[in-house]
Amino acid sequence: MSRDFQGKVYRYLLSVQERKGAGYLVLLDPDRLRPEEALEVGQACEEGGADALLVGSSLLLGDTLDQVVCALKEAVRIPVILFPGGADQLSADADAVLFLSLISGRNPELLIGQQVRAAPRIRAFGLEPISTAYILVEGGALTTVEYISNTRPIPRDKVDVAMAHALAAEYLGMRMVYLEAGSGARLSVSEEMVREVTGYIRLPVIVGGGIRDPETARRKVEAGASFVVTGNVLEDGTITPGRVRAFAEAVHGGER
Ligand code: 1GP
Repeated sequence: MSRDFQGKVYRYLLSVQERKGAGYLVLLDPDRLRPEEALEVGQACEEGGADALLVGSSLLLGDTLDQVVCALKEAVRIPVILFPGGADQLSADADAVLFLSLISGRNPELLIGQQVRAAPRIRAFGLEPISTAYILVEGGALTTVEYISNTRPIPRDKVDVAMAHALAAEYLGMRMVYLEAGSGARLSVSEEMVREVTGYIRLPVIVGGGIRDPETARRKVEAGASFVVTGNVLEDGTITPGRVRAFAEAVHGGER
């Protein structure tokens, strides 16, 4: 049994950060992407320069996760990474799964309960788990993730609270920190919070939620983000390589 806890996809993500300064991840919601569209959408993301695809949602109404993941896997060479709202959102065809614990909350089910249910299935599926501390930050309005998770987000101005959570994640041996304002958040996580958290810990930090334009994505990178995620902004119409490229170039800083 290998003792290498740093799997292939995690090492790839670290290499993206190393080579490009930061990585751009596109989040696809299986409820908003028909499997027959997934091929074209996946190719547009890859052609536009996305470094990986995230697939998942805090609440799924449909039952097409497997079909969407399968279609994306056929379409792209970049990793397809699950971003699950719960232990039911797993698919054997993906490359990896963000093994999330919602550490900003105090809901035991999302701290460890769902993880215990998911772990044996992740092993059986042969998925690479990437242990990720999910830190929910108040985004100016009640988001689905806040409502569904039944947790309180960290207030936007409580930078010290976010720093302490992130450091606890590092000391617990987690591999990534995800600073999340929630999908469709009115306000993204502030640059000040990104700067202070990334300056305080060594783990790569993913920033997502409410990022709607390339300039904002760039500011998160300048503040220290290792990865930027967008979801909604590219779902409100057709995902074209050009739209993806605008974000990818902003995140990569012109591929210095
Ligand atoms: C949500 O961080 C992601 O989990 C992306 O959020 O949909 O607001 O871009 P948006």
